[in-house]
Amino acid sequence: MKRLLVSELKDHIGEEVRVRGVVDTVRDQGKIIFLIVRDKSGKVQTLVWGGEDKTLLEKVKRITSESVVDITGKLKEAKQVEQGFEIEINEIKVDSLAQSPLPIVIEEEHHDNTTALDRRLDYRWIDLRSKKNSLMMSVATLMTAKLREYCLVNDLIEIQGPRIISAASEGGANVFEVKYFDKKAYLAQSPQFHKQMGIAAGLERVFNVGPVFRAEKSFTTRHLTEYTSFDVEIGYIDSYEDICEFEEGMLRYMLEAVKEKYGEEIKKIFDIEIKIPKDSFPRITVKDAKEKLAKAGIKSKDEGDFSPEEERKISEIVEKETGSEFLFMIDYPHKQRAFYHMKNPNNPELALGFDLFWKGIEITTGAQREHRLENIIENAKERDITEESLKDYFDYFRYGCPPHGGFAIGTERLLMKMLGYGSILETTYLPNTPNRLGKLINKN
Ligand code: AMO
Repeated sequence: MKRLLVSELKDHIGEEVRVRGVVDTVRDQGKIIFLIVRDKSGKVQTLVWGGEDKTLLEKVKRITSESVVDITGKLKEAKQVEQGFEIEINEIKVDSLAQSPLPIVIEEEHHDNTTALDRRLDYRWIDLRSKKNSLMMSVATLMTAKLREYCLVNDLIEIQGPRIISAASEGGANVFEVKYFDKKAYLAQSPQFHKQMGIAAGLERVFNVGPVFRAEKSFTTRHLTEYTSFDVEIGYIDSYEDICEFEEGMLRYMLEAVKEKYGEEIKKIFDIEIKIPKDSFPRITVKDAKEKLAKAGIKSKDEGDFSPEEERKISEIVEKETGSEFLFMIDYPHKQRAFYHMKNPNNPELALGFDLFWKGIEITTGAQREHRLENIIENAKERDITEESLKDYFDYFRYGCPPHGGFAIGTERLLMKMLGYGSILETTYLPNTPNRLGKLINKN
């Protein structure tokens, strides 16, 4: 008999059906045992009575929560249960008996976690069984699919830049070195150089989705050592404004799709309303932002960058003023940005780039790039980067390269903000951080 998903059962009342899934709850009432069985589409009550033949009842008595079962039985109407039906078990096969007790508590809807995050992550495959986390994984899938779809609709070419590279793009300090036969190589911190290569290659508009690596000893709620970067690079732009507009469209497109498909469930399970941004996002200069923060009593340690507290506060202020959850921070000092950002010709102290903040956190960096050979070499020199060390990269600008710009979104951060999680570790399938490689690596 073919397996039916729980969501398909409603059309089969009165029939013999087969369901396969996991035992969510066992309720043993002696003469009758209820097993609530869960699959990816929902939960159904199944039961067995102790009639003449006790073999089935005895077999079911030994089944533990989270065991994987294969059940056939009669689907009967049952007004007293939520779904309006239940399955009277005729046959049950235990495909996999779960050991008891489980090492962690699987989070129930609307309940706070009772197991510490580190332990939950050590048993991530069990942690992901919760309704909340399984919805998170579905939303993540749609989110990336829609960002990607937006790129396809807008005629971008997908590239896959190499992940093992010979030169670091985002500065030397937080790069992982790897042994490459008898040479030294690096894990890509970003596909930055190779997406720009796509522009020099005449592909005009490219995107790249994949893992990037940061050797950063940051124990925060927003840093991973490996994350998925959604990168876009667009040629023949007039200004970084073209890039901002592209990103606005892309995020709106994705959020509309997520809201349409999962909006109600997200509201129910995460208590979050997905808001679709209507207008273009506010642009605010670093200088103005710092002034607003000072007025709000927030002291700044760095005139050209924002602490997490400042990011939170400025988002709050701008949302209050404009109603927008998003804001583009512009006019950063060039010396504090990547060397490949173009300088503002009207004020070379400033970079032609931006960060995008969403609900209190930076989710994107972007910029118009310096595509003129002399200028890019000059910018690099100001950071003590020699022409020789990035020769391959500089060569992209040697044989004709259109003006261009782009951005990168950290997808785990985007998802974290979308669903209101407190830590990026929760929106990463299996997070790597300085002290975990899948599992905690220094427990002492
Ligand atoms: P940047 O280094 O700002 O820019 O990274 C872009 C975005 O990636 C995310 N991000 C991270 N997510 C998790 N863990 C980390 N350690 C981490 N670091 C960054 C953030 C951030 O906004 N090449 C440029 C982008 C460009 O200009 O196109 C770059 O990588 O969401």
